[in-house]
Amino acid sequence: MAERIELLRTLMRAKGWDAVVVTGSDPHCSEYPAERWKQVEWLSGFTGEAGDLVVTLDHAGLWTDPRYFIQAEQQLAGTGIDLHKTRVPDQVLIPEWLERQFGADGLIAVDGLCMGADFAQSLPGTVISVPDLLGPFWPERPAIPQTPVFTVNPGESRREKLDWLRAFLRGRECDGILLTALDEIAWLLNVRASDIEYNPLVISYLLVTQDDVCWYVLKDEVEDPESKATFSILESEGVRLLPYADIDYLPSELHGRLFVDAATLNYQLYTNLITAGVPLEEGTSPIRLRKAVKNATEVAGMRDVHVQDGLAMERFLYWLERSVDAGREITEWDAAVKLGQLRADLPGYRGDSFETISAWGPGAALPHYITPHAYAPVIREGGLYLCDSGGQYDRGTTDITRTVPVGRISALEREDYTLVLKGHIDLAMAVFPEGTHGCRLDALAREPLWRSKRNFGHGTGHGVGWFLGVHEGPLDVRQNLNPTVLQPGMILSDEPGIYREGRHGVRHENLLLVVEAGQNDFGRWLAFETLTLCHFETDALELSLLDRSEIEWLNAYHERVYRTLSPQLPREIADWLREKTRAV
Ligand SMILES: [Mn+2]
Repeated sequence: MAERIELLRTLMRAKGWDAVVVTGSDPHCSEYPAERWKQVEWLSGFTGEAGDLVVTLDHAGLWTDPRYFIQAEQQLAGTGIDLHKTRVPDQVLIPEWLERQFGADGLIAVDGLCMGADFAQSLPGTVISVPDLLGPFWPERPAIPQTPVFTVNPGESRREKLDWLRAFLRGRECDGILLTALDEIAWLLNVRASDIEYNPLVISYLLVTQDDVCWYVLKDEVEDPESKATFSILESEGVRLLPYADIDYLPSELHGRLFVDAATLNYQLYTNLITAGVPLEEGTSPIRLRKAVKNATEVAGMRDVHVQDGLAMERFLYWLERSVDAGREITEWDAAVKLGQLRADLPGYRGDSFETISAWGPGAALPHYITPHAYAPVIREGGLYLCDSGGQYDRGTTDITRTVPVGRISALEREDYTLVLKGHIDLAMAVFPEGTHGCRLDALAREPLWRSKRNFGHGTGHGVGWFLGVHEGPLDVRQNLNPTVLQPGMILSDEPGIYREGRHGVRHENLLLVVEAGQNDFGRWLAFETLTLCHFETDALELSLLDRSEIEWLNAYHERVYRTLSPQLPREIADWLREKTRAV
């Protein structure tokens, strides 16, 4: 790593650059980039999903948030790269840090392809965009992935979606819109692929005008029948297919006003459009909000895949408990593999929705723990085991965390387990007026922890895509202010936690659907329907910490879990689940 950074510094000296800013993203501002674009990992060794790197001639620093502090400290040890903490009260973000170092005179080089226009424009001094800046130092750099492209049926046709988008453009007096976010393109075209691990996306750009649809997609090596069939369906509907790299020629071919979302448009493309004199209308892509509100077909699919996913989870937890009871040595990795196999047997399974976090004892204290393949810790009696996982299915996406006691647990573990579940339930039970922002509900999940001066360093909830990204905007439930109002049809996670470094971690996560809850003189009311179906461990609870309504919620939920899942489970697992879901 030190060698790679020194190579970069040699180039910086030759070019007279004061700093190079490297982001952990791709030309589409994806949260999870393909291997080709894991520049931060390649330069620093840090494998966390969020991190940006700044290299100057005498300093190298990684900026990341509390989810990754412990991991970053471990992975950066000995690299000479300093950790800069974000989402802490005294944070100094990259633009401000650069400003302090170089004032307004700095020469800041970036790979404009892999940086959002919004972020690049927030940098002080002169920003120089060098596409594929790290390419020359990276001979073994992976190619852009091209996986089979297939169509999905979410109950709304491409034609309907295009009509809606064109009406939006007319309202904004724009001739076209350039879509750069991969999940927005997949949503609009009803297509999926596996170009990015865990994310069923096609690496591409899409231009939609009043009378044209141009899809810039890698197709030079497409030989598989699935992609060919997909491409011919789209072409028959008037979608023009163009080579991915031809996006460079787009600016010179445009006429009329173009709508762009600078949050997902890369800086290089943005600069090309500006240089070509294309009139831009900047705003948030309307698809972001529209796809967050699931239609009836999508909601039905999500309900169904959660029954399937719950069956896999119960089979898994049964296997784990029986295996440990029998004295078998099960590692965290073995458990993750077992769960993956159980999901793979389900109809419509298309892969996991993220890398399973399978963590026993101290490992669970890292909210984004990476389960090691080799020498993984053994799941032993006398501690908490945490498993955060999810599946991608033809008809939806899941994300669930369960924490289970293995053998006897301490009083503190019991208390933490209960208080986190109390917070989880309090959010799940929420009834709130129409127009409420997700961030207003965040305190419901934290209050039981705050009362005993405990907290957790990640958001309480994130939006979830429909057979798309497991993290999907624009909604969330977290302390940061977010102007997105919760609407019926939105799906989000409810996942409070608690983490004690070197000791244990607890997280309880279900997915919730926002539903109508009636209307009265005070207005229209909303509430949540829990989609996830899997029991919590009542044996690990300190019942005196739960109030009547929380216990009622838990008992009703458990009854629903049992009634829904048991008919489809083998007798011995159904009987076991009956015990697990007994009212407390
Ligand atoms: Mn989640």
